[in-house]
Amino acid sequence: MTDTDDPALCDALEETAEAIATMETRGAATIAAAAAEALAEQARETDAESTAAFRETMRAAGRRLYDTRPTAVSLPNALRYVLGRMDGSTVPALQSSVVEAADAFRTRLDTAQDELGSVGANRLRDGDTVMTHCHSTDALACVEAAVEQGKDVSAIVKETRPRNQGHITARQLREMGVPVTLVVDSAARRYLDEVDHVLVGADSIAADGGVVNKIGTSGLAVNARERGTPIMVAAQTIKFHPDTLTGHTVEIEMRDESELVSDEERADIGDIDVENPAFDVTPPRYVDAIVTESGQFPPESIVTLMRELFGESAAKPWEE
Ligand code: RUB
Repeated sequence: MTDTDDPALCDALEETAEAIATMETRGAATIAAAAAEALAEQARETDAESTAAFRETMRAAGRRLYDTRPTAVSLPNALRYVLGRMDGSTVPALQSSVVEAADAFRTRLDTAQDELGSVGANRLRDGDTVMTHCHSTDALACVEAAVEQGKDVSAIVKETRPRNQGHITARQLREMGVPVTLVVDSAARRYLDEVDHVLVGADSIAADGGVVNKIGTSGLAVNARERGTPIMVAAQTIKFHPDTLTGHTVEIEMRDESELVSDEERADIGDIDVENPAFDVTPPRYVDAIVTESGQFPPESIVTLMRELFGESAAKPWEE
């Protein structure tokens, strides 16, 4: 919800914030691109008459977007990139700086995903089967690049309760011509022997190499390690969580209980508590490789790359 003292925001920004909050727009990279574009829309449609009013409106826009989903760090990283480049001594100059930064951010996202895809594809061999969890555009970029290299890849796709994002993955893999077997989440262990790689995305990567991704990723990784199946995480560097460099933990989003059980079913069951965490943390020891646009890394070495990218901490320009 918008702070009552905050300046009014344009419809496009409100619509984007609502779409992210309701998961019509979802997946970390997609959320980041939408947030950058919403800031550009807000800059274009401003009625601010002073540079101070413009800056305050853009900060309010940043706060509105920031509050929508807590776990995917690509969202604050997008805000940081765009608002950190807001510069100028007139309103038109400030507007251009935001629009240009948003364009540059979206271009970087696309390029990074293509580059990451090529790196990930090199880990996949002709004839390999991957097991997926949830729906990750970064993970799918690896499969797509492998297919473009002429490799036959097939997939076992976990449906990913409670919202069944696996269905999106299955559809997009079929569009690439990849054979797909859809399984319930609890069947994953049974099929791990038939799988050459577990391939997942990430919402956030912590400084210790821990991977925050859709709930169920950590259990899958533990099972895969026990079976000797390599676990590959595809994550652009915008998924790196700068706050974890200074000891902060990543907040795990708790989603509506009705995603698990309807009010009617619940009343029928009796007096129960329901918990619906959207994400979990896979400890680095269960991850074989984190594939980024800058190459592949063992999780333990991620901290070095993070320090190069962020220094020791990261600013929050929407709070200033
Ligand atoms: C999506 C999810 C994805 C990551 C990575 O969760 O966990 O694996 O966001 O996606 P939700 P991408 O459906 O709750 O948003 O690689 O596209 O950034």
